[in-house]
Amino acid sequence: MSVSFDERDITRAIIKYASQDLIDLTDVDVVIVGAGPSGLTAGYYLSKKGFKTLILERRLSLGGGIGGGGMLFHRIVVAKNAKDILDEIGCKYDIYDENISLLVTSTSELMIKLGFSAINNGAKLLFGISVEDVIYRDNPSRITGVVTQWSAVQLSGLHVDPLMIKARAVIDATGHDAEIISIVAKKIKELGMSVPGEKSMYASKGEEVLVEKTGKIIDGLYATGMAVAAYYNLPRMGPIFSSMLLSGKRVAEIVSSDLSK
Ligand code: 48F
Repeated sequence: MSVSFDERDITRAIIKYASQDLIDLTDVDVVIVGAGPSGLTAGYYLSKKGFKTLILERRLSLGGGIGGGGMLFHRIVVAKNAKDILDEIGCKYDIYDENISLLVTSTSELMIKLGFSAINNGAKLLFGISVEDVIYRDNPSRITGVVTQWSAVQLSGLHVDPLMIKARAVIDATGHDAEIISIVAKKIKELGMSVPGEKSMYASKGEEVLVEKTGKIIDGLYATGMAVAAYYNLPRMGPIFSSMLLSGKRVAEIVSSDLSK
């Protein structure tokens, strides 16, 4: 079969459809910053409930810390309390020991199936975009969107002004540095917030309290995953991912309930 096109058409097709997508995505229900395990899980459950969900990822790949496994070994563990989420997204696992509550899954399968599940339910995932600030309103204080920049521009050090996206809810799923909450704490000083960072490792305790503490930080801003640990100084847990999945599911439930009020 012969094909007919010009180089110019490749360019036009890309710019036309990318621009349409980007214009449509300037106003969404939820922006999730970070496509790691907690962000992708939140994206899956929010899009499944019908919310217009945009996941922004700084890198050109998804999965965040999943891909690194445990010290680059390609397996990670998930406690049995997150088994239902693995089953729901069709991620296979082995049972480590009947008497110990750990399942073992593979890094590539978990990251791909989480991403597939989110996108398949309608979440949009854009790569190479970094969130560098938030949009806010005062009296009362509220986060109303994010300020975005191409990651490549950030890396280049060029002085280029950003573009903005409006959202009814912003979820910080940026991991250990809680980047979005840190920006808010640093820039909107009247909120009196600070980000102490995570505590040293205590895996079983960290797993439990992180899910409990997942939720709203201030109106319009929510936290999931290791960003929760950084904000509340909770223990880290290393390459066990159950709390990341359960935290993503929990923040989706909280945001969904707040947006439905
Ligand atoms: O770090 P990450 O995987 O966060 P998480 O969902 O999961 C943590 C676990 O991977 C692991 C752990 C579990 O026991 O301890 O570390 O909390 O994923 C965060 C994603 O956010 C992106 C970053 O590239 C990564 O893919 N990210 C971070 N800051 C920004 C960002 C930003 N400002 N804008 C866009 N993306």
